[in-house]
Amino acid sequence: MRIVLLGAPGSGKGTQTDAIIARYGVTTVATGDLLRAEVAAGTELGLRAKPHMDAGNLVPFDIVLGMIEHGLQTLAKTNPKGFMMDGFPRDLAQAEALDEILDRISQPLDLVLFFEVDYEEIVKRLLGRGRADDNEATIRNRLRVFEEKTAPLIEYYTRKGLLRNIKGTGTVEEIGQRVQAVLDEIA
Ligand code: B4P
Repeated sequence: MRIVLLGAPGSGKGTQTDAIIARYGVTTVATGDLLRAEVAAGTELGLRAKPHMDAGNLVPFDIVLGMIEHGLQTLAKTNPKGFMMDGFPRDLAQAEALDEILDRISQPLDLVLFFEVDYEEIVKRLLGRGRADDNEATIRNRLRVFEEKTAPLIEYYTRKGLLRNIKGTGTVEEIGQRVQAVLDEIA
């Protein structure tokens, strides 16, 4: 199974990943987590990424691409059950780069799950979480960046026949059941 979780920041992508991993045995590639690990370790990459993350902007393409390219190539060899991308791609350039990498290793995507949640609900959720980049100004900017850069991917993956909508409101369990209903079709 090779899938992408698409949705605004706070739409619940990361929250659903543990259940998906437990049920389908896929490995997750979460660019936000990878970047936060680089920041915490104080690497050069982390130092470059941090100001962009603190402001709620996308980090530069070369940083993210280097991280996921290596990860995906290793994964394709080590986990036959497949992978799930969380937080990548986030703009058209990243989507095209992902297609190119997956073509090269002959591992095309099966599905893209789009989590639909309205923005006021998202602001409430993220203010409640309280991560370093979860203050109101940064959250609003992340939503603006989503609207401008990431939302065009809904159309991109619809045209490829890969997009499936998941209603992202309700309890974590209810959303998990909706995700499972879609993924069981391809498992
Ligand atoms: P991410 O780590 O991807 O941050 P996120 O979008 O906020 O996380 P996510 O959406 O997974 O959180 P979730 O909804 O599960 O990115 C952080 C930053 O890294 C970006 O701003 C950017 O700077 C950089 N970055 C990452 N990837 C990049 C890329 N590809 N290119 C460039 N830059 C990149 O959870 C949110 C909250 O909602 C939680 O508190 C959770 O408990 C709550 N929640 C979830 N489901 C709920 C439900 N059903 N009901 C109520 N609350 C719920």
